[in-house]
Amino acid sequence: MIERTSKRLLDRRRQPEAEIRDAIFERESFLVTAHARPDGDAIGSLLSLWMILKAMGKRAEMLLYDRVPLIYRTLPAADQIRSAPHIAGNFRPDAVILLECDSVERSRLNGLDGQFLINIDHHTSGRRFADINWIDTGASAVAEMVYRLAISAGVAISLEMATCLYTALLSDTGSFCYEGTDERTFALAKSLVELGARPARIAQDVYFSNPASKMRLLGAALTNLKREGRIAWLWVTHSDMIRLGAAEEDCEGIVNYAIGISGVDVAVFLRELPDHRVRMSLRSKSDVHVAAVAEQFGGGGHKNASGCTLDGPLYSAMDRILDELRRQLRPHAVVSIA
Ligand SMILES: [Mn+2]
Repeated sequence: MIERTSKRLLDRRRQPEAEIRDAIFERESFLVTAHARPDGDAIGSLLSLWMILKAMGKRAEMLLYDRVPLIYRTLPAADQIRSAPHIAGNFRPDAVILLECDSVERSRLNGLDGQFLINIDHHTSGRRFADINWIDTGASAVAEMVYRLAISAGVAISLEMATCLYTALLSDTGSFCYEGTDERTFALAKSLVELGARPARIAQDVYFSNPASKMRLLGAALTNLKREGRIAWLWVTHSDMIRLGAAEEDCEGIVNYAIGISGVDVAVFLRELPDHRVRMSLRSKSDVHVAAVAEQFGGGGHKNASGCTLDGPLYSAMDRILDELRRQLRPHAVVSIA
């Protein structure tokens, strides 16, 4: 009995969402944002957090550096997300909430200096850069943390919130495939479905609503597929992007075709940027810690999924990342985390 009571006390002390909730209760107006090049978790969690703030009677605005990817534009309230490089001049929020950012710079937004910052993140590369920080690397998506915040604040999860949170959870767990997907992930999915989220409809919007340019770009990338033992890589040049009329978001998920090869444990997708730098997405399905690899080049992410940007030209960036991955795959290699 004593043991159970102390465990409960410990659990209560372990609720960092309460600190965030109280900081929200104490304030009136919020700007909510997420990282540049937003993915499904960033968009779905941003939308649901905005709805939660509204349900708490707060004034809130959503701002992203980039536009919302096409496949997420059918989400409830997606048209309310403003895309711009800076806060509107007439809006002075009491706090800025950043989702999945390891720094202010990750949002790419200007005008956040001097603001009261709240950081909610689940990446292993998460950093305590804000005034209040809640980093839970055990959360399978930041959507899980937003859900916990809503529960903590006593907000009833609406159908719209559930739809956004389910979309975020589905995409960030790789359709419940990635490492870290556990009974809590499915329990959350179950709750969201009970609240009205429609799995087949959402899967259709996320996976079966691609523009044709994405498939053509995938074809170009697969033409460049290379493999060396446990490493596979593929790339597209900037001229491929132009020739195929592809958008940045069309690159999403291409790396999964390389990591999908039997016997391949680490994969890289490289994209040449207009300024000749090279954007990389890394995936692993073994003990290779690709966030640690990405961090060495100024990027970040999760153990099995990460990203970074290197200086070009394309083939020298490719050599540098491949050399590092070969080093990591050597027997007894020690992964150094910068
Ligand atoms: Mn995420």
